Amino acid sequence: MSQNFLNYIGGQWVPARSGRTFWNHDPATGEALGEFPASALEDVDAAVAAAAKAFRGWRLTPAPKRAEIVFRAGEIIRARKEDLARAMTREMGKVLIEARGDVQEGIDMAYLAAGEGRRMYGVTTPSEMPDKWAMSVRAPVGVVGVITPWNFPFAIPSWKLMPALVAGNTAVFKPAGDTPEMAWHFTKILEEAGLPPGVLNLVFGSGAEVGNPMVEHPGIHVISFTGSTDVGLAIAGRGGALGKRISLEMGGKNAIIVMDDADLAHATDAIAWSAFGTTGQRCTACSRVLVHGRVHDELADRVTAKAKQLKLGSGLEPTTDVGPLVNRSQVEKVHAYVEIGAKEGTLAAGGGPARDGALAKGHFYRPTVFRDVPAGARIAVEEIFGPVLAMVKVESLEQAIEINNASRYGLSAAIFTRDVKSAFAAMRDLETGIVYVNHGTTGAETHLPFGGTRGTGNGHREAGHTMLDPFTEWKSIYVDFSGRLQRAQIDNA
Ligand code: UN1
Repeated sequence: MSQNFLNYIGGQWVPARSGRTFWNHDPATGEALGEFPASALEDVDAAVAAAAKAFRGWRLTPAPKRAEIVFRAGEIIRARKEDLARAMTREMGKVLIEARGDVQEGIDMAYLAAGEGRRMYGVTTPSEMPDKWAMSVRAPVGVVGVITPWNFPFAIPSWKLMPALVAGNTAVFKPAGDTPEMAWHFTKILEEAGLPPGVLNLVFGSGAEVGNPMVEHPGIHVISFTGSTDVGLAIAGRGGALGKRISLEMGGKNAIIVMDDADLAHATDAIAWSAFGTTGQRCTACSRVLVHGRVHDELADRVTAKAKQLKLGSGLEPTTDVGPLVNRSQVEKVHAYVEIGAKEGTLAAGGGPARDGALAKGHFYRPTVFRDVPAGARIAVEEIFGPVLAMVKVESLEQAIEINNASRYGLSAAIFTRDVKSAFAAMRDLETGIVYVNHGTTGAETHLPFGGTRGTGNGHREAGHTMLDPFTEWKSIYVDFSGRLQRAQIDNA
C-alpha cells in the first residue's frame, strides 16, 4: 500500500511548487512504497524564508524550553520504536535488529541533546581591568542546512538536527532520495512534540535540485553533510567560497588489526559483524583486516566460513543476517570492485549478487571475502560501501598502523590483541577519529564525539560533548561597570 508524502515548510505540509514527485522503493522486493515531492530551488527558497522568520522567536525561546520539545520527541520515538524500525527496514533494507538500533540512536540522541538545554555551558574569566566582567557564551548560528544519507536514516538526522535545534538554530532538512520516509517520520514527530512552525523545514528532492541550492543559498549559514567524500568536498569548496561553515562526515576504509596473540574466535565474530552488518553500508564498516602473518590463514578460514553461513533475505525476516543493498547502482558499484578484487587477491567467499528464489526481486549481494590481498590493492584502499572484506597480511603492529594511517580516510580503526602494550600503542598511534580495542569498527555511542580525520571529515565532530560546536558561534562579552573609559592593554600595562 503506497502513500503520498509532502514537504513541511513553515508548519504546513505542502507539495513541491512544480507538482513533480518521485518514489522510494523496498530494496528487498522492488515494491514502490511512497510518492514524495521532487522539490527545487523555489521550494528551498520558501523553506529558508520560513526558517529565517522562525529564527527570530526560536533563538529567544529559553534553551531548556527548546530542549523539552526535543525530549518529548525522544519519548514519542521510544513509543513508536518498533513501527519506525519496520518502516526503516522496508525503506532501506537493513535487518530489523539493526533498524531498531538506528532508531535507538535517535532516542539516545534526543535525551542527550535535551540535557544540553540545561547545560550549554559558557566560560567566565576575570578581566584584566578593574570593575569589568568577562564571559563567553554560545550563540546559535542562524539557519542550518542538513543533508543526510540513507544508511542511517534516523540516527544521522538526530545527531545533526537535535543539537542544532536545542542550540536555537532553525533548519532546512534534505534527506537522501532513497530514504525520504524516515525523514518524514522524524519531522512529523518533532511537529507532534510541539516544535513551532518554521523551526524545522523538510524539503525532499535530489542533490542537484535541492542540495546544491541549499549550499548556494545566502540565507543558510551552516551546511552539515554526511555522505560521500566527493560530494562533501564539492560542498566544502563551494560553501567555503561563499563563507559558510561546512561540517562534513564522509567516507571510511576502516581496518581491524588482528595481532598473533588475539582471541581469533572473538575477532572473527567482530569482523563479520563490522563487515557485513548493514550489508557493509556503514561509514564505520570494516572493509579490511590487517592480520599478522602468523595467524592470517587461520583467521581467513574462520572469517570465510562465517561469511558463507550468513543468511541473505528480507530484513523483516527474523532469520535473516544480511539484507539487500539499498539500490541497483550500489549492486553495480560493489560488483565492479569485486571484479577488480578478483585480480588483486584470492576470492574466498561470495563474489556476486544473490538471485535465487525470493532474492531475485531485490538488490542482494553475497558477503564477500578476499584473502592475501596486497596492502596497496584497490579493494584494500578505496571505499566500497558494500559487503566486501579484504584481508591483508602484515608482519608487525608498526606495519599495520602505518598501513592504516596511509589511508585517504580516518574514521574508525580497531585492534584485537591480549597485549596491553600493543593496545596502548595502537590507541596512541592510530590516526582515526574512533579507535576500538577488542571490538569491531562499528557501534559508536551517541555520547562520544563521532567523526574522522583526513578524507573522512574536516575537523568537526558530531554528537558527544562536541555536539553543539558545528551549530554555535562563541560570543565573548565584556561588561565594564567602572563608569569611566578603561583601555585594555594600555591603562594597566
Ligand atoms: C554511519 O555509518 O554513518 O558507529 C554511522 C556506528 C553507528 C553509526 C554509523 N553508531 O556504526
